[in-house]
Amino acid sequence: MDGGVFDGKGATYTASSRLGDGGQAEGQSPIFILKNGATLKNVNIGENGADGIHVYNGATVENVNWLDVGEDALTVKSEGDVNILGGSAKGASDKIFQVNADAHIYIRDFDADGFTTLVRTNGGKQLDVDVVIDGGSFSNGANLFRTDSTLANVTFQSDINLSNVKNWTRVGDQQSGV
Ligand code: DGU
Ligand code: CA
Ligand code: CA
Ligand code: CA
Repeated sequence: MDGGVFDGKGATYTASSRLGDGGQAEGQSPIFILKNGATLKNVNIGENGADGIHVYNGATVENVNWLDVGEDALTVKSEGDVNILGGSAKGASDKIFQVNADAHIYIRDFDADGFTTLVRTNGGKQLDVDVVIDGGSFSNGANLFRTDSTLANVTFQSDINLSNVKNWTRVGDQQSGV
């Protein structure tokens, strides 16, 4: 989608094997591509999740539920503002939100169960990334935010429910435990 709003009305979209197998191999394709402030809402991403959603120049995802995250759930591919409003993710072997460009990311009332890292800026890269995590419930994970960038930061606000989550943040190898 290039701009505009798509309301899936609760439909489930599942990758065909042509996009990838939803395992941890890199180079899989996304199910949705959102560009230039597009809004995707009320959609379930089924199993196979492949490489989920790719975002270019900002987007909003509202009430998007990843039933079994593939290689990752959503990747920020170019600079922009990304809003994640409600929704949920289960079954991430590694990362949920992968940030490969400078970005402002706002995550409100998201529920994640089973992940290594909720938000990861690209490993070893200096990226100017601001993340706000506003409410939500997170369980069975290692890090809510992990970065190797000195230009990246996260703000936690409102009531965040944690259950069996190890760290609020991991910056380089520095872990800030719950
Ligand atoms: O460093 O860039 O995991 O977008 C290697 C790669 C890797 C990305 C990322 C992603 O960080 O492929 O899925
Ligand atoms: Ca990856
Ligand atoms: Ca999975
Ligand atoms: Ca990926």
